Amino acid sequence: MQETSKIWMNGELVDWADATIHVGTHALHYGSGVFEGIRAYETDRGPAVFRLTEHMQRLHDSAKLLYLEIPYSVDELKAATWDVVGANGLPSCYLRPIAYSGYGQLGVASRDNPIDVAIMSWPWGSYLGEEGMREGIRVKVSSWQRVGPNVIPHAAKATGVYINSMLAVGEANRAGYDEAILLTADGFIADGSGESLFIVKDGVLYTPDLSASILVGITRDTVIQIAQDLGHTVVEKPLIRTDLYLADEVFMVGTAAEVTPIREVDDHVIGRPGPVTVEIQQAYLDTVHGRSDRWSQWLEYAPAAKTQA
Ligand code: PPE
Repeated sequence: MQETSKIWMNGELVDWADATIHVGTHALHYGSGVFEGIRAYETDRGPAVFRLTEHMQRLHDSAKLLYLEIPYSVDELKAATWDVVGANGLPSCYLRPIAYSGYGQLGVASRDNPIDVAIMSWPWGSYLGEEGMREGIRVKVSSWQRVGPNVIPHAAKATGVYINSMLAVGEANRAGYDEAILLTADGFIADGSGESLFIVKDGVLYTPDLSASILVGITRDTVIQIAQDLGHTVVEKPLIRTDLYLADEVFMVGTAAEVTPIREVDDHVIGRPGPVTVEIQQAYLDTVHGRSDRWSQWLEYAPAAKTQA
C-alpha cells in the first residue's frame, strides 16, 4: 500500500503513521466492523468521487445489520471524505471508510465499546492488473461456499465476512488462477471474492439476483443501468456454473475491479473480451472519469471551499 499523508480518524485528520489502534480492539478479535471501497477519479473539474452518497449510505446500512451505531451521519462522512481527499491531494485514489467496535471490553457479547470510524485514501491501480483489464483474467469456481444469508447478512459489507473471500481467492491464486467465483450452498453463482459477476449469452446480460448471498454491489447497479441505457436487456436471475462455461462473455465488476473481462472459467475458454464487455467497460470508464455526460449524475465533487467570514 502506498502511504499518503493523512487519515481521517474519529473526526480528525491524523498523520498516516499515527492512525494506530490497540491490540485489544474488539473488531480485531471478532471481525465486528463494516467497511466501504470507493474510488475518486481525476476529472476536468477536479477529483470526483463515484457514487459517494450511496457508498456512505451502504456503510450505514451494513452497520445497522450488525447492530453497530456509526456516530457520524452520511453527510458527516461525506464531508470527512472530502477532508481526506483534500489533505492528501491525490488526483485519483481509492477510499476506505471503516467503522468498527473499538477498545473497551473483550468478549463476543461486548456491546458498549466505542464505534470507531476512519477513512483512508491511497493510490490503487487496476485490481486485477492492467493486462487483466485488456485481455481478461482466468478464474476458478471455489470449493468454498459463499457465506449464506442466515450465517451473516450478506447485504452487510462486514470485515469478518471477508475471511470467506480470502480463502476463496487464496485457493484460486495458489492453483494459478487470477480470481475465484463463489457459489451459494445451493450451487448458484454468487460473486467473486471482491466483485459482482455478469454473463452475456445470445446478446442478453445475466447477473445473479440479490437472493444469491451477494453484496448489493454499487458497480453492479451502475452496470445494469448503463447496459439498459445502451439498449441491452439485463436479467437478474439464479445462475449455475454451466451458465459460465457456455457463456459468450463473462465479466466481473466492482469499485476496485471496475469492469474486468474473464477469458477462462475452470479451464473452459470464454475467449478475448467480447463486444458487450468492451462496450460496457468503455462506458463505465468514461463515466467514472467524467468523460460522459450521460451518467454524470453519479459523480460527486468537493463542495466549494467555504469563504472566510
Ligand atoms: N462482491 C464482493 C464480495 C465485494 O467485496 C465487492 C467490492 C463487490 C461485490 C462489488 O461491490 P461494489 O464495489 O459496490 O461494486 N469489493 C471491494 C473491496 C475489494 C478489496 O479487496 O478490498 C471493492 O471493490 O472496493
